Amino acid sequence: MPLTSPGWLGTVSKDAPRGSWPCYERNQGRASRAPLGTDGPDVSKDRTRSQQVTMKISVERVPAENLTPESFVREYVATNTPVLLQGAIPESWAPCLSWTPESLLEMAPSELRVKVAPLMEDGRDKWVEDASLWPGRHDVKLPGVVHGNLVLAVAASRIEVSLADFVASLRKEGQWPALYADGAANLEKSFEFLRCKLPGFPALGERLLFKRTDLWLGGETLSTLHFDNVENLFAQLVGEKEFLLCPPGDTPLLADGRLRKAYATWQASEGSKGNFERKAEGLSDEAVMNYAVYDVDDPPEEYAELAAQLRKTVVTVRAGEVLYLPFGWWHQVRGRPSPSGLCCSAASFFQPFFVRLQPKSLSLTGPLLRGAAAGRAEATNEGFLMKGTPGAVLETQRGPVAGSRFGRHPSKRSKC
Ligand SMILES: O=C(O)CCC(=O)C(=O)O
Repeated sequence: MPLTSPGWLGTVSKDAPRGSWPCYERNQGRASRAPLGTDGPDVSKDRTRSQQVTMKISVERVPAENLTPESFVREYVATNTPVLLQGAIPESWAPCLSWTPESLLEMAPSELRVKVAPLMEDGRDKWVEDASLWPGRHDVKLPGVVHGNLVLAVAASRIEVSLADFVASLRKEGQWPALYADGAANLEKSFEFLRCKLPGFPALGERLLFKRTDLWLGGETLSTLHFDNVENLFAQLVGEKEFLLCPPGDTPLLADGRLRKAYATWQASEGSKGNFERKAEGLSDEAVMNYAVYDVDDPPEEYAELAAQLRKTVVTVRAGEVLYLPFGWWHQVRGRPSPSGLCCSAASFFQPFFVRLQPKSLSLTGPLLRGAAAGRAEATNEGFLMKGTPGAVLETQRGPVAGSRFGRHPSKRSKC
């Protein structure tokens, strides 16, 4: 099923040299598509699919005080069902709900530099495009890649800027494109200074195996549709996030082999917000299978029929709410900042429920791979080290979370 004309293929203007495009330029030409609900596919021949099309997926809003960590696992995790939880943010995280771009600066060590991702003007971080737009080696055969003519373009590799410049970009000031502190263990790296402000995790996750919490700091952002292999308690702290969700069962409608990743390079330029450039070295040997092969908001003709069958549901997570995003659910996430310009979320990741973790590997502290350097292997096994977590899982925690609006983690309160 070749993809020939997605709407954004022409990101390079007629006059632009091959391999580079002006920051923020996107093709206005749109591939035609079947409008949802009118000229959609004839699904009557396919009963299963037809039932799926009519099946309504809705996400409940539930007060956390009505649940215990056990009932949360039983009702939502074990059934792979997303839910919006109210009053589930740990009490010790409450001050984060008042963060602004300015308060980030006040809390940080002076002259701090941070690694952040430059985004396109519409806030997008990744999209699928024609591989021929990229100079470099196209004869590389990567396992699982079906459409060698396509790449998953990443707006740009992360760049290092001063925190002051990052804050200026949140305020839409300065010479910067939109910048996003987009997870990737950033509380252990650039944003370490905020780690003590977010101790522990939402208490309803107590029965799960905690991995880490990631921070998402940005303005108007748009994280492309993908899925992850974690259980996610996604806490919205400032502004709101709109999630477009599709269940894991929609994967055949979205994934079409692995996609080769291509990282654009962001290049500063005088008097403008810079350029994104396609360089040969940006074509990576990574091929991922957790990104959709087309833009669900604007599917090209070849995928219109599949797109019309998606069981899409849109959920807005407001400041103070926590979305439980189960393992394998597809999500596209649009950030809407508060009037301060900041949109901030903290995603607590847990080991997937539907994976058999062997107790022995949970206690291993050394490398799992023969010959691997200890430091590297420990990092590789990061998820399995989880000091103290197995105890938290085995310990019986009775009684509802009720009475404690923000859960119970007195021992994990912020010390800063
Ligand atoms: O908030 C976002 O932009 C993306 C969040 C996300 O993809 C995640 O937490 O897995």
